[in-house]
Amino acid sequence: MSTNASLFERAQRSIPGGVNSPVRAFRAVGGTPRFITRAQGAYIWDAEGQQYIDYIGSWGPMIVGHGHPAVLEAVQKAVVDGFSFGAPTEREIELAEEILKLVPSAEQVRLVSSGTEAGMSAIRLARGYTGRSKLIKFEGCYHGHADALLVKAGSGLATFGHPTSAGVPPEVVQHTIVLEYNNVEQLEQAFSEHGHHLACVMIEAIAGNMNFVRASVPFMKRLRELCTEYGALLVFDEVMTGFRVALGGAQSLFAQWIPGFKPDLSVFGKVIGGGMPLAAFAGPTEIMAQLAPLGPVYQAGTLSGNPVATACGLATLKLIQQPGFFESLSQRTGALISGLTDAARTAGIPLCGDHLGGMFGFFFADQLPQNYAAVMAHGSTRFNRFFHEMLDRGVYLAPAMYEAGFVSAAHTDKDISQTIDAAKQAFAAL
Ligand code: KE4
Repeated sequence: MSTNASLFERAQRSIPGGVNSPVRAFRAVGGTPRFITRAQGAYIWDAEGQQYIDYIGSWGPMIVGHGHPAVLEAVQKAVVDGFSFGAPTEREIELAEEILKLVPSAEQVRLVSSGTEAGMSAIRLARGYTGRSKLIKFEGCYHGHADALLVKAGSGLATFGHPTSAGVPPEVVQHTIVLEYNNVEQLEQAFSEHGHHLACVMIEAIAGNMNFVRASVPFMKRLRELCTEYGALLVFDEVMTGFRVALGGAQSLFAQWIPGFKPDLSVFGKVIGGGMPLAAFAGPTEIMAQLAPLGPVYQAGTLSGNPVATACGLATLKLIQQPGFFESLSQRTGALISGLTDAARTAGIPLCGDHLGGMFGFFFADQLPQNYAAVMAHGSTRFNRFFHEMLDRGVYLAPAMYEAGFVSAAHTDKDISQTIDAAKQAFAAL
């Protein structure tokens, strides 16, 4: 039987770093990545037969748990009818209608195959619609690896300590302004200097790419006001938070905290594909009408709206609308976070955490960081050791302190208490 180590050694011969996405290589936490053979419910198994309680869930998509029978049935039925046509299908309409039902800020949606593609296209649309070039993003937020956005990204890049990526010519990022998250003064300054040249501001309203940092209500309120005042589009990157922190995503929470709040464009991914390659961007018809084939903003994709992926996504979106789905998911995620913080306190280790819906984060710190620099200040030594202590006890957390964690509907109270017991032992080992 192949071991994780022998598979990793072999993988590195044919795949750069042995992985198809950097964070999977465990370089932030050290050690050997686990080669997963199968998953079911809240669990995954590696090549050595070791079972783990899975708190990554494919980095967000698996919100109903791995291999949910209703999703499996929908995919099996769809695949028999055809893998891909490159032509329109009714199911794309059904998925679009389902997304728009849950996202009142949008009237139309375009389906694509990855969050990166969705974010990149949303920016091109914003630039085409406004006729402007500049954009603002925030340090610690990650919006996929499109060139213009790969500036001080908060995901994998932060782990590697490269504030920008090689291979991105300076002229490509000359229009990208990077501000400090939750910093109103910088926002005011940037808008007064560049406001009339700004096509859009892109933000993770709950920043899962610096673990779990909330945009403050005053900050988001001011951001919305400034975008409206200067005619820049506010683009909510909900690839991670969409249908995850709440049924209506982060924007539905900010609409509760700021009366009448809504973004101009939204970017989705992960949950809407249920684990298959599917993402989307959405907005008012007036803006979306700029897109080809109607308007001058080009955007396309061979597998966009893929019939198997749309079946997987649609089945997932139906399941998360079941009564009480988010209430019980949020309750379980909350129990995890309070259990971890209680266990750490008992062990005399500073730990704080936060959660919304089925997304959580925790920091080895006394208080929740409000921006990227504060997240960085705590270093990763303690997290990395905790990560391995938990992994050795069959609990699979995100292999980087900059990543958020995810609970699925398949995680039981027993899984949560088992995780907390493992944490008690892990904290004692620390
Ligand atoms: P993808 O291109 O990876 O589908 O989506 C990019 C993306 C866009 N926006 C947000 C808010 C995201 O979190 C992501 C991708 N998230 C990472 C995890 N931090 C995916 C994991 C990985 O890169 O392997």
